[in-house]
Amino acid sequence: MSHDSTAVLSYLKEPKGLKSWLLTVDHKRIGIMYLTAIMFFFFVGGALAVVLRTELFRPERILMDADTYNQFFTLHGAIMIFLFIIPSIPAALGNFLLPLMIGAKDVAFPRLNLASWYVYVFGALFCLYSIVSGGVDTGWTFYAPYSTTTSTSVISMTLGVFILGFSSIFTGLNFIVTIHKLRMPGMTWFKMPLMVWGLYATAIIQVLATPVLAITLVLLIMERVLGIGIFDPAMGGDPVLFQHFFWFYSHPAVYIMILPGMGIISEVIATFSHRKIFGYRPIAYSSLGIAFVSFLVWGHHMFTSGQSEIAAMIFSFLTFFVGIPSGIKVFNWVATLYKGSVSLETPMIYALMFLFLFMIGGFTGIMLGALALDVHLHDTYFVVAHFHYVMMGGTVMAFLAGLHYWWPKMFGKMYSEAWAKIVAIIVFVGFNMTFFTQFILGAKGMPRRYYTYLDQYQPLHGFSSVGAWVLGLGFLIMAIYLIASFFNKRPVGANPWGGLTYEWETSSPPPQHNFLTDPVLAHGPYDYDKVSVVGEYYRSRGDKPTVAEKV
Ligand code: HEM
Ligand SMILES: [Cu+2]
Repeated sequence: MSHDSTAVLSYLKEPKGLKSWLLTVDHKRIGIMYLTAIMFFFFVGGALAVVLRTELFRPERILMDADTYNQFFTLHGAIMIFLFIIPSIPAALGNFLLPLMIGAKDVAFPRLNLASWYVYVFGALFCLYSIVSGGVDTGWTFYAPYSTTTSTSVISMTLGVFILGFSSIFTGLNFIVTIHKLRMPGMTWFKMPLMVWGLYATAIIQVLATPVLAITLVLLIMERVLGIGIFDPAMGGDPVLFQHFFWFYSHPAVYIMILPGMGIISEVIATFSHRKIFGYRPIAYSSLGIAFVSFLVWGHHMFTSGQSEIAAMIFSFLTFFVGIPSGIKVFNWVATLYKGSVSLETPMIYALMFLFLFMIGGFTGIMLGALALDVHLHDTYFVVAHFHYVMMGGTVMAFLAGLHYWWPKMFGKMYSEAWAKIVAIIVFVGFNMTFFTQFILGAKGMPRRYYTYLDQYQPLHGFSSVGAWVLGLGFLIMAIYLIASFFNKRPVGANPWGGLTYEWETSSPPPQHNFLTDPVLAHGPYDYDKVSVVGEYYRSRGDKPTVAEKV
């Protein structure tokens, strides 16, 4: 074999062997290892969801009793939040992409990066252990005093979440230092791709907020094990204190979920509009703005908890401010689309779905932030619909946009675009069937976390359950066409979509140390007005050149 051909061997092939994967410090491999793990948990969490919805198809018992239902929604929620969505974009896609996007060879602390993956797996084992040792029935929020008194496996679950927090903190720390120190020469802060801004804002929250959750869970465990009264009023504790601690982390955590997703949307919308992103700076600053405001609004989860009325009013008022930076982003994305030469490939379809669904999620969040309305809607299906629109309609759609956008980069393989588009439509239809109905259910008074309901709710619940089956089918087909793509023989080229960020400069999949020659900054991330690019994907399909290509 000549030297040349070894030089272009991809990170997937070199070095070889299982051990080289398990001990790798390559951010790309660690990203793929995270991706595998989170996809696994997405399917576990999703399967639980389909079972829950099947139970709710009719008001009477179908599959399980009330206690089992409580355990199932707790596991579904906890798995989706702590094992899937929090690590999904930063630790899986972010790990893979961040160094490539800033022209670096790796993250700042590659060993810490590997450690974070093992810590994640270790924490996940604790969570899995709680499932086999009797489950947990507190809801993913672990509210005291129920969580300090129930006989289910709260300790192993919260210990698992505690450990998972460290993995999140390690990733955040690593990203902050990487972004500060390892950008390629010439890449100033305002030449960074917006995905990097999103990851940066996320990392700040990960580092600042996660320790609060960790200490809260330790206090909970101490109360259970040592009988120290912290939250349980029977022992002289204060249950509302638990809620303050919990939401001081968990509200910012919802931005750990959405901010990197917004980063993906900026990349995808720019690439598939073939147009310079409108309002680069406002989008970048608004990520930091969202991160900042996120620390000031936790009390909106506690309007009905008996916190003081003044506090409730202030939290309600501050909550509306979250709408400003989010709105700034949405307007800038729409302005980028305007007069862009939009091509509707799968990543772009998911990005547009994100825009639509996230907007519904965001607006209903503002509704819930209105004090008077929340008293009526609190703990109803309106809330369930709202957070699924944000987390699934927002973050998961963004994740899917990113997954399809970078899939050829990560694996050097193209999935079937036809199937991917069909599935995108199935997912969109299934999603809205499942969750739009729940806004109506909630407004009519259907409470959340119940395994049964009054007959009057059956038509809407039944419709929602059918939607969940449609969704489940969509994701099954997605799994199939993604796995099938590994058998696709056609090469994809370095830059299939015609992107201008630097991960597209290196081969797909990239070589071990990312770039064969150190990249030099020749253009900004969205200079479609100055640079002409032709995506190999379009060329191979024989498409007509897009507007930008003619420049
Ligand atoms: C396949 C799509 C999904 C379906 C059909 C679904 C369905 C459900 C159902 C039926 C509940 C219980 C509602 C209740 O009785 O109160 C629930 C709760 C929940 N879901 Fe999902 N879900 C899906 C996806 C997701 C995703 C992607 C996430 C987050 C990434 C998520 C996060 C949650 C959370 C946090 C809860 C609250 C659990 C609790 O009350 O403690 N779900 N979901
Ligand atoms: Cu919140």
